[in-house]
Amino acid sequence: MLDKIKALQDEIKKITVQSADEAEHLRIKYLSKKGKISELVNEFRTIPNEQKREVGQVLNKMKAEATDFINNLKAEFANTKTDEKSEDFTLPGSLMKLGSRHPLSIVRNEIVDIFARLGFNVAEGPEIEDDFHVFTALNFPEEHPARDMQDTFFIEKDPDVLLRTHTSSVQVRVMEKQRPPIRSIFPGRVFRNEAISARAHCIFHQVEGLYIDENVSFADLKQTLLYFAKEMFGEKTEIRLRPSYFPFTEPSAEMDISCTLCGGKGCNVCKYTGWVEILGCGMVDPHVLEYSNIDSEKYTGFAFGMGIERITMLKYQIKDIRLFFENDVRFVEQFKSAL
Ligand code: 2NL
Repeated sequence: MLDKIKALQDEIKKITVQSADEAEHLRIKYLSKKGKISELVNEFRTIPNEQKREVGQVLNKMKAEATDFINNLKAEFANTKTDEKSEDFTLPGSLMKLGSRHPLSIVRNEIVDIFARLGFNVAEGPEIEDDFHVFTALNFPEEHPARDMQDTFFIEKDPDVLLRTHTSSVQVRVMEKQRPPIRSIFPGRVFRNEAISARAHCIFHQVEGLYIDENVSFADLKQTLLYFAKEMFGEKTEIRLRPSYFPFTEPSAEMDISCTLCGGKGCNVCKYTGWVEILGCGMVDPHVLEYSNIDSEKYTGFAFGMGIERITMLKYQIKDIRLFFENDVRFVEQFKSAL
């Protein structure tokens, strides 16, 4: 009896199978009620009682091992189709789902590209800043309302650790480190303590630009921004500059473009004026150059700043700034075709 058990055990160990069907046949051959193991169990009932203890143990062990072994063979093929006729190699492959760039990234890249063609490089810097780089070095007076808790996010109670309210702080860092000529643009996230609405958000994105060299004039500023407007909004775009005020530029101006929607005839986007404001600009105030140890007798410069949300809303006729921050796929997927 023990020899028979051993022989069957060796036989099962040598088995290999190629398919789920074969494995099933083996299960029937060895493990079913009329299978080879059951035959041995029947024979076991007939042996003398004094042998049952020893032989029973060996038989049970062999049966358990054989069951495991054959079930494992079956499991290997459980998920594999072996019927080759079911494979249709002419079917198209499964589609890969493509992601899309965020509209703000698309427009930022476009702005960066346009200025890169004029020789501007890109600089980035910290979002968490100090008072000097955000306000003092930019000629903000000590009592300026922007320094107030109401407009600026301070980190904890330290008045010298705050979130930048514009990317001009990066420009200050570049002016400190680098000597003119400087020709850079500064894209980045900025933070202002404002109530959130369809037109304003406490986080938004800016691109600022700075050009410092000998003999940089307001005419250079105007031509640079005209080129930008035509590249960004189309060859027919016109610009106009209106006098304005910023602490860091003198003189300062705001720039309008002819309305992209009605071409200047008047519509609700331009509020029937034919013009839409897109950025602020000016000649860098000599105090700002001096704060960064740039000789304001020798060098002049222009600077400008724009909100990426504003430009994007104009370009794609988006009516609510909050859409940029919700990341609803039904919104962001609409920009798939753009770069
Ligand atoms: C706006 C206006 C502006 C600047 C930003 C600047 C930076 C330095 C020196 C002088 Cl370091 N100016 N930046 C100048 C004029 C306007 O931004 O409306 N931004 C959204």
